[in-house]
Amino acid sequence: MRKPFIAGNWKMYKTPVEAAGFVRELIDSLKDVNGVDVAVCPPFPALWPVKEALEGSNIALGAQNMHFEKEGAFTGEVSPAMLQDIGVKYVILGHSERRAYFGETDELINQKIKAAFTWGLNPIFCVGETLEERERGITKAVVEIQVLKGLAGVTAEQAENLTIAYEPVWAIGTGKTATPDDAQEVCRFIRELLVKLFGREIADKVRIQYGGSVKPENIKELIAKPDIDGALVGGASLKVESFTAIVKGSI
Ligand code: G2H
Repeated sequence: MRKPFIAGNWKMYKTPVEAAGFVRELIDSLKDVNGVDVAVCPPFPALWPVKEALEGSNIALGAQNMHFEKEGAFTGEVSPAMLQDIGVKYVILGHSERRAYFGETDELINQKIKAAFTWGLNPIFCVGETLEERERGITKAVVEIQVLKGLAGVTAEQAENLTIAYEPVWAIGTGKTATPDDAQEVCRFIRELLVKLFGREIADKVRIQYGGSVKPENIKELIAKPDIDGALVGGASLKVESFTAIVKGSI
C-alpha cells in the first residue's frame, strides 16, 4: 500500500566534488530499480552540485536541517526558501544529533516542521528514545511527546507529505539495530498516534522509516514489518554498493 522510501543521511561527510561524483555512480547503480522512492541528503555545500548531478534521474534531493524563518540575521543558518529554490524535496528535521549536540527542542523542531510545509518541503521528522529511556521502560512515552509536540498545528492535508523516521538513539552509528519486532512495535505506536491526530486514512498514507545502523543484512527483515515503510540510512548510505543493496532489499 505504501511505496518504500529509502533516504541516505550523509551527515557531515563528502565534499561537494566527492558528492557529485558519488551520485553519478549511484544513478548508474540504481538505473533499473523501480518501486521504491530514493533520496540522498548531502551537507548544504553539496546540495547544488548534487542537484545538478541528479538531473533526469529518479533520485530525490534532501537536506539535513534548516532554519524556520524565510530570511534574516541568523548567521550560519539556511532557510526553507533557499532549499526550495535549489529544488530540495525532503528535509530531515529533529534528528537526534541535532537534539543532542545543538540543543534542538521539540518546540523548535515543531516550528521547523511547520515552516517546511509552508515552503512545500517534505519533512523527514526523526523521533526516538535514548538507551536510558528504553531501559527505564518509557520508550513510548518519550516518542509520544516528541510526536505530539513536533506535529502540533500540522494539518491533515500537510501530514500527507510527512515521513517519520523512528531512530532509537542507542542504535545510531553503533552497529546495534533494534530487533525488527521492537522497531515494529514503536512504529505501530507512532501510526496509532497519527490516527488520533489526522484520522486513519491519512495515518495509513504516512511513511514511517526505521533508522539506526540499517545495513544490507538487516533491511529485508525490517521492511517486512507492516508499519516499517523504509529506512533513514547513515553510514551505509556513504558507499554506492551498500546503499544500492539497501534500496534493492527494500522492494
Ligand atoms: C541514524 C542513521 C541515519 P546510521 O542517525 O539517520 O545513521 O545508519 O549510521 O546509524
